[in-house]
Amino acid sequence: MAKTNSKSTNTTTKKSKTTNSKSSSKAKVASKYNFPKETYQFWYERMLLIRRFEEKCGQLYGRQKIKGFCHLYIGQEACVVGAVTALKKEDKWITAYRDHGHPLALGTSPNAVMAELFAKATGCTKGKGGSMHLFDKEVNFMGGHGIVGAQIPLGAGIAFAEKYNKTDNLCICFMGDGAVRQGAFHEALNMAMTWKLPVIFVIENNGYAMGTSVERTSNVVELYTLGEAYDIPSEPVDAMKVEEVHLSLERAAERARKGDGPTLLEFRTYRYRGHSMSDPAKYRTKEELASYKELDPIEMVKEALLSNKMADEGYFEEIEKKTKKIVSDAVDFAEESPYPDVEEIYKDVYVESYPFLKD
Ligand SMILES: Cc1ncc(C[n+]2csc(CCOP(=O)(O)OP(=O)(O)O)c2C)c(N)n1
Ligand SMILES: [Mg+2]
Repeated sequence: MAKTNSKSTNTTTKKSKTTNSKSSSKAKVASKYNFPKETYQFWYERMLLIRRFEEKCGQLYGRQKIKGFCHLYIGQEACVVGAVTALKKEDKWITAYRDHGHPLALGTSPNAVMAELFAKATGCTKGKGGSMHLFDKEVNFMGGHGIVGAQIPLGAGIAFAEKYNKTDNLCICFMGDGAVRQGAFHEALNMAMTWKLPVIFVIENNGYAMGTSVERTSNVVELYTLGEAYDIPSEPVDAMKVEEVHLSLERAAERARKGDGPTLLEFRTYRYRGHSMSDPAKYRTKEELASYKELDPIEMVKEALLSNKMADEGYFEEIEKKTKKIVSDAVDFAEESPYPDVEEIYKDVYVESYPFLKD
């Protein structure tokens, strides 16, 4: 896969290669933007937390401490931390099953996320969701969802509720590149634009749906152009650059809050690990993976901090140490926490007052 992040208006029927542009040097990246030190440091610290947390998850999976499905987000971190700074805390988030990064970016306690991965009662979904079904109402994270594309109409529905209740909030609805081939994507986009819902649809295009490349699933490989069928303003975003993520979402949020309706953003990103823990990733070359690691979003932010003299080596050492401790404390917390009681299995299935459950 070779992505160009040019906004060239390739027709939707033309196949085009899609790799993130490597044209700009790291130094140029740093100087092109004008974000304050606090923002860069926040991005760095949250991305590093997600990275170290997930590296630990990979190890713990190998030791069978974490079981079941587990999809790592490593490489895609800029997509979520850029969203945190561009949106407001009342906004709602929803995504698919590759969902560890989203609550961690929003500020869910790493202890609660790790405990959930261990299926413990102290987990953010009370140990009943596991890796694919993290939820945290406190930070407005409406969950990870295991059915490909299922969260897209749900995201539109959440946005509908915000509009109905006349709030100033929006819903950001993340999905993978594989999800855009689902009918639900098209139905939700159509209604969201018809009703001008305050929703931002974000395709995290990491190039593959399991082992199937974007090119193998359709003639239409410039995924953002799919929004044009519904008159939705749509654009591709180089999502290895957190600054671009932030700026694109700021534009989309402004539209949504003005009442102009949805935006479709194609975040061009990459996952370094396999689809899930059991994927030997034979469908891609080592060279392709290495070329993306050169664009590592965390390294780029580190470079920006250094070249803008917003941090020195001491800062990076301190953050690394602090982050490792947060992750190891989360593992201890998860280990020491109890499993849920058996009776818990019947709770949180329906709202207690569900009208059809009368004796
Ligand atoms: C409706 C449905 N069909 C098939 C699957 C099996 N499945 C799980 S993940 C996946 C690939 C989705 O890829 P993508 O949307 O690109 O997300 P990514 O894993 O890259 O984040 C598939 C086909 C599923 N979970 N749901
Ligand atoms: Mg994908």
